[in-house]
Amino acid sequence: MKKKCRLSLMLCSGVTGFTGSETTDQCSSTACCNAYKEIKVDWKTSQSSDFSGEHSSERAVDGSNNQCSHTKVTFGNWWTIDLRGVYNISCVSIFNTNTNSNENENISGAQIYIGNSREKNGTANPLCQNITNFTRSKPNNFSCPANVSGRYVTVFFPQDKPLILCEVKIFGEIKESPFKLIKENKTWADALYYCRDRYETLASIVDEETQTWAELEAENSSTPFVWVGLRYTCTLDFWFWVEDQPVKFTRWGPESKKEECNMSGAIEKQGNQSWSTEWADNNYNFICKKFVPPPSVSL
Ligand SMILES: [Ca+2]
Repeated sequence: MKKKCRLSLMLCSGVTGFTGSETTDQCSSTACCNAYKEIKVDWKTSQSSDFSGEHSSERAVDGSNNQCSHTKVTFGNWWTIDLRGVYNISCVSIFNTNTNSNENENISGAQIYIGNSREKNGTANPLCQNITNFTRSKPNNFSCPANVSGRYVTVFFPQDKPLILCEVKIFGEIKESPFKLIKENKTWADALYYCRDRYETLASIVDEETQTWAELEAENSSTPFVWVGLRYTCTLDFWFWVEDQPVKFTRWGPESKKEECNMSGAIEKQGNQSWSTEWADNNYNFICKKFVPPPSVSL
């Protein structure tokens, strides 16, 4: 079934030369992608395997149409880019040359996933687009449904072929982080007072996106753990967020959830950046939640 490129239609309506009348699942107009700016950041790429040393994953985003990433010939190859931030993404453009007359450069049947999860090499994230009717030697622009956002863009190829990507361009705009890392060492309680005085409170991690924001902040910390607003009450025997949110989404590391008095939750600086139970008197950097003023109401 054909999907409308809803977000791009909306955004493209004012772009010269684009009528906004296309309802295909693949936007043929470059305006469809150009409605948002191309994302150019200090990103990190990876792929399921390298066909050779000259076919590494970063070749898909090196600015050259003639240098391509290229995996080995196995089933279920993938390529992922870490945008080092969370973006609203409107469109992904893929160019594959046919100068080598290599039929494998036709990646019809591949899928594009976008989201904040690293699970299953990014394929656990929402689907942006199924790639159909891929054409070599021209940009293939794939629009995403509205509200697609994430840190990771993954191209997954569920066929027994190599995944070749000569140049991938991603269009979107960055989402502002709701969190702020404070690179001062404080106990959990002092960190909470600091955030309440100068920001809103300590950060709550309630879903994959807020976990991602916390991971991005924690990477820059000067301590191995970073306080967030997670606290254990031994009198009532449960974990809670200081914003009064229930602890439904969790990212505890293996055997890292300890339920003892004077314990609070922290996120790791490195590794899987899981949550850890730490003595609340330890001194760590911490993550505050920024104050977000309520939207103004015009009377
Ligand atoms: Ca390239």
